[in-house]
Amino acid sequence: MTTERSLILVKPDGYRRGLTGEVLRRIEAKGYTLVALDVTSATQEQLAAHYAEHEGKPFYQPLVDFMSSGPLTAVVVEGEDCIRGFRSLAGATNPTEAAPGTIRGDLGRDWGLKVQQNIVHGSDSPESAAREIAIWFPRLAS
Ligand code: DAT
Ligand code: MG
Repeated sequence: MTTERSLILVKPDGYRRGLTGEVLRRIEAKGYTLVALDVTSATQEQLAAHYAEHEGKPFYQPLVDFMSSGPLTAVVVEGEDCIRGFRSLAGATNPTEAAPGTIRGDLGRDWGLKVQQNIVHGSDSPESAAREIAIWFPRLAS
C-alpha cells in the first residue's frame, strides 16, 4: 500500500449536469483526501499535453473539442492506492459497459460517438499522475 496522488477531472458533461458534488462525495466517502480543486476552462495547451498519448487517434479531436466545451473541475486526490482506487470508482471507459455502482456506470449516459462524455478522468499510473498534476496544478509539481 502506498499513499499517492491522482489527478481527477470532472469533465464538462459532469459540470453541466451538476454532478461535480456527487463525484467529490464519492471520492471523500471512499476515504480519499482532497488536496487541490479548481473549477476552470481548459486551455488548448493543457488539453494537448493531457491527452498527448491519444494524439492521432480518431477520437482525439472530438475529445479535445468536448473538453473545451465548458468548465471542468480539476482535482488532486490523495490516499492509499488512490490511482487504481479512483479508476475502480470511475468504472470502464464506456459508460454502457461500466458496472453499476461506479461513477460512469451509475451516472454516464452517452456512448458510441459520445463515449468521451463519461463524466470523469483519472490518472492511470504514478507517472501519468505526476505528469498530469504538473499540467493542472504547476504549484504542486513534484
Ligand atoms: P480513460 O478515460 O478510461 O482512461 P482513455 O485514456 O483510453 O480512457 O481515453 C481517454 C478518453 O477518450 C476517454 O475517457 C473517452 C475517450 N475515448 C476513449 N476511447 C474512445 C473511443 N473509442 N471513442 C471515443 N472516445 C473515446
Ligand atoms: Mg486514460
